[in-house]
Amino acid sequence: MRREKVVLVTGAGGEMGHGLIGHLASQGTQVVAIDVREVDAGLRRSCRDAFVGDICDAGLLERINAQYEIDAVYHLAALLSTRGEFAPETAHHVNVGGTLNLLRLAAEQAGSHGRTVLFMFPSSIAAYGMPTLDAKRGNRTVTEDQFTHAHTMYGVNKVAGEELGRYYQDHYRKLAKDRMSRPVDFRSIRFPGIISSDTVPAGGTSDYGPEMIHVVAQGRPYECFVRPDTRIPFMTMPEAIQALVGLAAAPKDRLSRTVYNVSSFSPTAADFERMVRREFPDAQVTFVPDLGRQAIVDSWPEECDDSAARHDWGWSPTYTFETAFGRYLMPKVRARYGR
Ligand code: AKB
Repeated sequence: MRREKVVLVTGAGGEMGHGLIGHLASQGTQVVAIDVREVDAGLRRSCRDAFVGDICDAGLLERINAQYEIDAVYHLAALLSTRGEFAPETAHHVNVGGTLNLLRLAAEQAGSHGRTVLFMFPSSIAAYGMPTLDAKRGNRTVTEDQFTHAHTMYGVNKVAGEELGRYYQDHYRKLAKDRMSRPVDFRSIRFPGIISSDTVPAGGTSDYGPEMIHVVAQGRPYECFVRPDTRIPFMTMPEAIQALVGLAAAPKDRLSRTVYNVSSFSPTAADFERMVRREFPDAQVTFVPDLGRQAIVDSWPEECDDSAARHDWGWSPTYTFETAFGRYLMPKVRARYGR
């Protein structure tokens, strides 16, 4: 009896999971979803199967391994930067232990069906660690190989995941007599803050951008936890999905690296306030910096150089900050909250 060919998506119930699975399903891809919570009925209908469980549960992964033939893994599950600082060892266990489990599953699958398994790994600007605010302001734009001493457990975990992926791709079981060359085709994107019109993130430190939009759109006051001058890269969720599927589809011989920056715009927190106040003149936004969370975003770069992604696989942003509001966010956010 042959196992059914599928694509595995972890963290399926999250913001990116909804957008990605919708795209994959629209292409006729059979998706197996994993999430620690039951995925909603709409998302479930787009999947061939959906498992409620933990990527650190070896028994769950073994069941999936026995039941399905996996051609690609989109590993979206992670404990984000703020939540990870309240339970750093748990963050490490999930973010690195879970990633290791999935890389091992992908390599075992490759050894079983004989084909390289594509492994898509959303990394983050949290992988960067600007040593001081002056260094951040003095090095406005960073490339993938600069300042990668992260200041959060989540960021350290993302760098570890990038290195584990490169190892599984190029060096896995180096001394084994029966080793397979390139069991895993590892590809990673260091995503900036992501803004979705449909969901509000939780547990992240870039959350102030999407939070401000969604809270003000509901007519509620918003207390921003960073300074007005805080600047980091952002993009919209549709662009994040576009980047993920764009890199996945790129011919491997076009790729000069395993980890890529992408970015669309780098507004300050004050720019967010200006835009929400333009859309909602009655907006009540105050700035009350949380010094711990402020220190995290101060360690992230103002801008990311995404020239390698543009050159190697044709990455190009869809929106500017202005058009992201006008063409993507406001129409859907207003419809969602009726304002
Ligand atoms: C976070 O804030 O932790 C995430 C990220 C930037 O990766 N949204």
